[in-house]
Parts: sequence; structure tokens; C-alpha cells
Amino acid sequence: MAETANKKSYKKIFSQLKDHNKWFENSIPLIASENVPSPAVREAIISDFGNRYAEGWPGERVYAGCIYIDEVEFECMKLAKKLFKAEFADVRAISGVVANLAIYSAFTNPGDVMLAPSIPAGGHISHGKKEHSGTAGLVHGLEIEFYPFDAEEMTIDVDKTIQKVEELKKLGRLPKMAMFGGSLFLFPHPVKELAEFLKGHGMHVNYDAAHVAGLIAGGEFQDPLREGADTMTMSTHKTLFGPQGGLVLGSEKHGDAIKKATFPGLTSSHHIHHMAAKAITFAEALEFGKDYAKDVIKNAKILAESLSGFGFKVLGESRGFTKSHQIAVNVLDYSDGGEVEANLEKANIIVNRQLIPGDIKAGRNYFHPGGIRLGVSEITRLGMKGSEMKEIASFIKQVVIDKKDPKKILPKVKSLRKDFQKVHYCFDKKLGAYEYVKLR
Ligand code: DSN
Repeated sequence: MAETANKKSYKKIFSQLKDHNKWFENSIPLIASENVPSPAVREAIISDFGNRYAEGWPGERVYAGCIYIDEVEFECMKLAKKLFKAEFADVRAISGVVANLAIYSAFTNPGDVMLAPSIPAGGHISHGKKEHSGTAGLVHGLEIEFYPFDAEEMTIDVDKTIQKVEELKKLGRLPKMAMFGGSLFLFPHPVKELAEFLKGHGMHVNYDAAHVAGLIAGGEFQDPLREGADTMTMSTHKTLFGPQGGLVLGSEKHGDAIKKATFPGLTSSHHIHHMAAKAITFAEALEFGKDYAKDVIKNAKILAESLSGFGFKVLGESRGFTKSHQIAVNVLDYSDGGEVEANLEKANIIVNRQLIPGDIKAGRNYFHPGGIRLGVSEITRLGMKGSEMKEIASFIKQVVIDKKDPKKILPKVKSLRKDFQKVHYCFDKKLGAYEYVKLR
């Protein structure tokens, strides 16, 4: 009998899934918001937990069948609290965006003003205005005021923020929430310097640690909950090397509002297989996170210095380029971020184009911004160190500055990748980082 169109689609999907894994086995993945999970995390993700509902809080579910799920979720919360030294953890947000929405819902009302970083200054779409379809504006009806940003220092300007808040107060637009953190995140944000002032003006201070959660957990970035943030949100799959998901942390007094916002407010299923995988991640981060965070920051610095040495305009130069997993490069001397992203991809070097300070004023847009963003979380996890960072910088230089045919760089990329096929900083390393698992 001839193969049906349905069967053809079915087979094609599997062959594309396999091709994707093969491609990543032979690539240099530098997307700063991504990472590769451990084999243990992958095992939890395919468990039967993913087929169940467990609405509510562990021990108070609205479904039967949750005996083991409850035990894992209690353990997950315990590990999250230990990892981030937090009194309260809600591990149910299914993403960083949902974690932020939980905070907006718990501590603000539609129409309130929120202070947040703009996108070219590193803000995330979930902090954004309604007219940009940002979650805060579009979904929760918040009005957004941007922090003044110091493009030289690549961080929020403290003095100008204080002035801006005073001005907003006079205009009757005092924010109810201040959001720190974001997506382009090279240096710690001034939480210590501003939290007391902002809270003194009645603001709830949240820190979005999506990008830097693994560095905070490893004790190698800033420590927002000690520096004055009321709550901290994050996704669990960037520098924190877990499954895609979210996490909300705070103190006991914030617990009730966060719990209600998360369920029934924002989740029905909280993707319980991912919850179990988060628990595994927290245990691995407690065990290996310090070394990992140190190595990530070291690698980022070496990659940034090497790129700068080749003549690239790496942002944050006056402060040593980066204190996180990220590097931002202004590529306007060569073309634009969109073209650079596409050319590097042809050499299996995966980066993303990036709006950088000054882009919007200069009329550049997200498709053709002035920069690219690189992150070393994933290649560090694969065991790469300083000499590989230097080699990668040279590949990027050959494609972008020397304008060599990316196809000529491709074999060099593949050859570099040969020795880096396992996940490090985890308990069990048997399965290859991108090894395809067939269950059929
Ligand atoms: N859009 C992602 C980033 O790359 O920062 C985060 O959600």
C-alpha cells in the first residue's frame, strides 16, 4: 500500500528532528538565552509526569494521582530555596514570561506604571510596552517608563533614575513596580544602589534573573535578594542549565499573592515533567554550579578580549567587556547584525542579531540592528575553555571582518566540535549532548 501523506509528514518530522541534532553536534551554539541540559534533565522530561495534571499546591491538589508528583515538587521547592537562599519558591511558572506575569498580577494593577529597561538597553519583551506588544503592557495593561541607561557603562544610570522618579512623582506617574534584569545583560544592575530609594517610593522591586540565574546560583554575579529586590523571577534554561520553564522566588510575605497568581491565575497544568527536571537542575547547580559559573564568566571574558583584539567593537570596553555569560558586538563597520547573523549561521556559528543602544534613534530596526549578542553558556557546558574561545573568535573574524566564504570556515568549526560532545557539570554524562533518543 502506498504511504499516506500523513505517514510521510510523520516521517519527515522525525528526520528533521534528527537533522537538527546532527547540526547542533557540528555547530558552535552561542545564543545567550540557550543551553544544553544534562542527560538526567532530558530523562525527566520524557517521564509520565508530562502526561498528568497537578493543579494547586502540593498536598492541596484538585486531582488524585499526585502522590509522587507532590513529593518531587516539595523537593523541587526545597532545592530552589537552598540554591537561591530564598524563603519562598513557586516552581510552577511554565516560562520566564509567565513568572514575570505572576509578579505583575500579584503586585500591580492594570494601568499602574512600571520602571523597566528598554529593549536596546537590554530589556526583555515581557517588560515591554503595549505598542511594542510587550507582555507587561499588552497582557497586564502596565504603562512602562524606561530607566535612563548609560551606554558607556552598559548599565542603568543611578543618578538619572533618581531624577526620573522624582519627575514622575510630580507628574502623578509614580511607578508601582521597578523591574531589573533583562536580555542584553553584561554587567550587574544597580539593585543595591536603587532598591531602598525605589521601595521608599512605594515600588515593588523585582529582578528578572532569566539570563543570569546560573551565575547568581553559582555566587558569581550579583545577589539581588540580598541587595534589596523583593522578588526574583527567571527562566530555568539559560545560564541555569535546566528544562525550559520559570521560577518565582521571594520572601514568605509575598508567597500567598504569588501562589494565587500562578494558579489559578496563570497556569492550569504547570508542565510537571519540566517541574521534575527543574528539581534535577537545582540539585546539579548546587553540586556543580560554582565551577560552572566561574568558567562561563572566564570564557566570556576571553572571547570578548579576543574579538576586541581582532578589531571588533565589543561593547562595555571601559569595564572589561563583560561580567556575565554575554558579549555584545557593534558590527556596523562591516554590515549589520542581521547580515552577520545569517553569514555566521552558514559556518554553523549560531548567534543572534541584537538591538544595541543608539539603534532606534538611528532608525535601525530589529531585522537590521547594529549588533550581535554572543553567549558562552552552552559551549562552556560542552567543556570548552580559553583556547577554544580564541579559536572561535578567529572563526568569527574570518567570516565578518575578512569576509571569507563561511563554507570555508565550516570544516574548521566541525573539527573544533569533534572533541566536545558531552555535557559537563552534571552527575551522569553517558548520553551525548545532542544524541538523538529514539523511543519508537
Ligand atoms: N528572547 C530571549 C533572549 O534571547 O534573551 C529570552 O526570552
